[in-house]
Amino acid sequence: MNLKFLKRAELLKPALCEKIVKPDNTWRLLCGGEQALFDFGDHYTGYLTIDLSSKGSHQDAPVLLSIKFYEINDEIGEDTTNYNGWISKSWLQEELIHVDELPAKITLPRRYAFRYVLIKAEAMSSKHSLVIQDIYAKAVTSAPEKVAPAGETERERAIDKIAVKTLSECMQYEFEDGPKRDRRLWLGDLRLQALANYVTFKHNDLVKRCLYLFAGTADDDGNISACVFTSPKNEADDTFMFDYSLLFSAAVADYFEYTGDIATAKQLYPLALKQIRLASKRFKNNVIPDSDKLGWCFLDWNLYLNKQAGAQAVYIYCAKAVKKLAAALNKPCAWLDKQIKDKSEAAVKAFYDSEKGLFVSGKDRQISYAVNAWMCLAGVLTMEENAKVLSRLESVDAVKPVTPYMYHYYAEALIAAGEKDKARDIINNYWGAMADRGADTFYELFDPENPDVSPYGAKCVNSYCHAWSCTPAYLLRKYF
Ligand code: RAM
Repeated sequence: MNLKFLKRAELLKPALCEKIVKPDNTWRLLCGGEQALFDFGDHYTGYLTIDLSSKGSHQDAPVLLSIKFYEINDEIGEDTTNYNGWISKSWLQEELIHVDELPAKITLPRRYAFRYVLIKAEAMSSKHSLVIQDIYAKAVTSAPEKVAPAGETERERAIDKIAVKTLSECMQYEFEDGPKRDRRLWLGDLRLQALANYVTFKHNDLVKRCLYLFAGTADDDGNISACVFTSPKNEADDTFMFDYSLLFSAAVADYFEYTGDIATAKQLYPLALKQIRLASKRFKNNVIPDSDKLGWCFLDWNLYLNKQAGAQAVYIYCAKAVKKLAAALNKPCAWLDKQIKDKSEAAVKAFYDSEKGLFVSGKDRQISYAVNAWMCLAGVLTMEENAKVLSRLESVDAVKPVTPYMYHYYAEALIAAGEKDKARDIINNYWGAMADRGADTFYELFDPENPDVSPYGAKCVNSYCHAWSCTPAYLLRKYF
């Protein structure tokens, strides 16, 4: 723990802005077994209050209420009783409460992420009915401001609006990954949120706070965790991910590029460089080992994805980001230059299949969007060659991304290869498809060919407002 860094993070903790929001219809009368659905008209992150009374004879039994929160329309009424996935069922936003005495004004203690609230009188006496007099929520965000729209067409402006809303919902005391789940600071998510923030809300102190939270909770060897808890105290998770730790370096370099805050950059530079040094120890003959020896390298939630070549590419990409930062801080580093050269040459030798004209990964020589996009971002071939790689990718049976997170890097790879129009098509077609489904905020996972995709065992625990999907707000402002 670096207490100096954590103190800085604490001083940068933002205030939350509160707003009372209500559904269109509030007043409802329920008898036992009946339910009422409330539509708040948009996605909110906040605290729910219900004002209840009774009509009829004196209440002679408790009212047992179930209250369920849904982020999207498709979730409404979904039977979640059999959910048996590997992440906890406790993430489901479902409550069962007894109301012993009416009238009662109840504010639920938990924060929820939702547009819809379904209230059912599961059990109650037949001698009276339950009156829902009022229902409202205190919505919270640390980014309440309106942002000027971006995009050339109506469709793009609609996508941008959803992206900005997604980002603002995830901006709380930290940049959360998703206000439904996991409600915490993850490094891969932070990097993309920060990029979108620099060109929209410009709450750069919130980025700074999050960087210090990661830096302050690094272990004694300098390893940065994949995610940090901030309550009840600041604590690094015991999950370390090869790519996420490396992306700390890219996030610091971005922060400096957008803010010019040299004091912070200087303070965080040693840890940024340290991530490259630590990761360099995982290579053998300049080639990263295959997945089982690599540990968890994320890249995407596609469970069939081989990560080997992608890990090497992220390493080169982040080493280049640190090199740029080092140059700006006047700290040239010959070791870094050699790392980039050696790892890039080895990447081409080990992973570029010249017959196919594509990068392959793992012992089965898997072809994927993730690996090829990251290799293009790593810049181990020329820009023209990268454009050809990405074009060939479209005509082979390649493993596709399932998250907006990986689609972001694919879009960035297309832009880096000079294929701006194709990147724009990704925004319009991929994020656009979520907009077509009526999204108020963009999802954690979205595979247009398989809308039920979930790495967790069932989609009821998926998050439908997920920060890493907010990047059309960045891409549209930065490149178009
Ligand atoms: C999910 C989180 C987060 C992501 C990790 C790898 O569980 O919600 O967004 O960074 O996976």
